[in-house]
Amino acid sequence: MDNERVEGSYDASSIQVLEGLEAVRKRPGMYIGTTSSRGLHHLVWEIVDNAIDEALAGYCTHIEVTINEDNSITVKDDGRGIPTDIHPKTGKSTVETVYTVLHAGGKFGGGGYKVSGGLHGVGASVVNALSDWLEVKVYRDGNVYYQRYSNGGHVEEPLKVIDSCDKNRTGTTVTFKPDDQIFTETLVYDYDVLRTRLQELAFLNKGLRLTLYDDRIDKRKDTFCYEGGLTEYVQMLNKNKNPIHENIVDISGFENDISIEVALQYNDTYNSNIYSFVNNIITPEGGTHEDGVKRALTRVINKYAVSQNILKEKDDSLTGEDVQEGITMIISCKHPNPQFEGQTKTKLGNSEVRSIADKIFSEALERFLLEHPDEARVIVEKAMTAGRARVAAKKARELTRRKGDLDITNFYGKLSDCKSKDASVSEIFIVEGDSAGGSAIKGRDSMTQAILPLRGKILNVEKARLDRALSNEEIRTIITAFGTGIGDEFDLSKLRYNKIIIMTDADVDGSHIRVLLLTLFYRFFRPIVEAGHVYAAQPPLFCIKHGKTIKYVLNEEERDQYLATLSPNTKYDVSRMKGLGEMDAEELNETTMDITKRVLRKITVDDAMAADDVFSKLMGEEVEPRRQFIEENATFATNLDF
Ligand code: TSJ
Repeated sequence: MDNERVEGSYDASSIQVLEGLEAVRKRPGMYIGTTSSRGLHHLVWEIVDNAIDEALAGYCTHIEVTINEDNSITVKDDGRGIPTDIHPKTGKSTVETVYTVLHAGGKFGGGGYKVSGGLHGVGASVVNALSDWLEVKVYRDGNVYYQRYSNGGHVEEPLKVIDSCDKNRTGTTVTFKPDDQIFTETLVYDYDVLRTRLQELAFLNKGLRLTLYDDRIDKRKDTFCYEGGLTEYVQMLNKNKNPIHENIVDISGFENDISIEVALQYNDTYNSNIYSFVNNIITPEGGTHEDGVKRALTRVINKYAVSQNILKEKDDSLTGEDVQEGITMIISCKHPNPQFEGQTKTKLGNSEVRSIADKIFSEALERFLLEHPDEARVIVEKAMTAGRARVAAKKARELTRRKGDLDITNFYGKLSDCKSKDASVSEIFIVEGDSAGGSAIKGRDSMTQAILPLRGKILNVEKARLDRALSNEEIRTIITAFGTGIGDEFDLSKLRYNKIIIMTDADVDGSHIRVLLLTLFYRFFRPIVEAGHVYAAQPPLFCIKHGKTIKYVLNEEERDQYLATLSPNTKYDVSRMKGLGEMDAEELNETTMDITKRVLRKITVDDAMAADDVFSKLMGEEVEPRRQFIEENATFATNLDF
């Protein structure tokens, strides 16, 4: 059996072949993009792609990739094995044709299942051309076939049988050593680069096992196989987030040789994480597959919301942005003939895919929503909240944009501004309640201190929703008073005050207002918080009088500490301070506003973030549970008492 020749003689076509491979060596960038580390890794994907195709055709279950000690790479599959018979067009074995004829790809076998896209799949011959040497073994029909090429794809000998094997054993094993004349930057493979992509391929090809070995000094091994496919991908991406529903939406369908698979799950963030793929290649620019799915998502959720009477006829529809808030979604399209467009040729252009993706996805999503009413409810609620926030943000933006028609009389009716126009010395106190507001106006230094009273009642009675907050007159006044604008137009340099001081009582109502204000700041004025402009006033809890001295202290601890400093027979009187509203102007000035005596606490982004979190919890709930939450968490709320 040894050295049995399975191929005939060579002819002029061999010369053409070598010219082809020589062209690849002359301009490797044309074929693999770059000869940097990226190009080096690209060689692996060219080979692995062929094995994946065999898996997609249903003949291969396990692909193994090994980084050998010399940084050569071995790719092994358990597919049918590349055909070894003589190829009618070339007169050589199919194996040799694959490795020496440009663009032979996987189509040669007549299987016609080749679904590679983008730069991938230009073929094993390119890898061969850019390798110092390459060896292939095919296990088929009880034989082990072998061929070796060297020096950029030169055939050493025709394909030959070198051994026999079990009749049932089939597969292809390829080993190649990238050419140091081509890859002049680096020849060293990065385990993690290969690992990440192989894991991705495992997610994208449900049930396929992919194993990576590192046989260099630090031996490593990872194996990936996901029976859940894309749903497990989504699960991993949401691992460190809080999903708002348990069941992951899992959709797949097939039409005209085009397959569409989608998995999605919502989490409680405000970002969307959508990744789309065509033939296992990521399409960062999207394209018709992504468009079709997104369009269907928007339409189906709107339709469901209307059918459940959650969205009323008179309401505006939910937008794409609304229904994508907090989504983690993977879209995978497999297409026999993808057309790529766009700047980086990573956008699917085939127009027929749009309606196929739309149809497959929308039909299945509609069914999912009907069959999972709990999931459906939280998903629609999330989108509705996003929609309200969008409308509110737009309103607020319009409001701040219309600087010209800022109604001075109305505006100054609420805000008692300071005289100074120098922002670096100006402060604004946002004060809970009209009566405290009144005292603060009397007790302030009107040169540098502005007072904005908030009617706490309004905020407490209203459901604490951001959109409602934004339709609240006082809050709009805050936005106008700050002067920075919000959203796209935000400009920190326009801030009219150096210090923004929240002055609220240390009770549940007070902390509710604080949470709301901090949430507002966090969402719309984060740079103001980041730059350290936001403070909480700390009204004292106790007043200690002895002789002619009056001492205010913030808490019990300070009270006890102070009392301990008095000589033993001093007569003193301790009184608990009333709420802000009950202090007169002088008391308020003395205890909370006078720059030389007061104690302020700077609010950090962490504080504001914590408030935002509490706020999110508050606004997700119905009124009753929400009240309960506030009551049960009264101590927690006081933790936000700064
Ligand atoms: F292309 C390649 F050489 F780079 C390569 C191909 C590398 C590796 C690791 C695997 C493969 C490969 C090719 N694995 N499995 C196949 N299958 C075929 O080439 C094949 C086998 C049978 C038939 C048939 O119609 O009977 C058709 C094909 C395409």
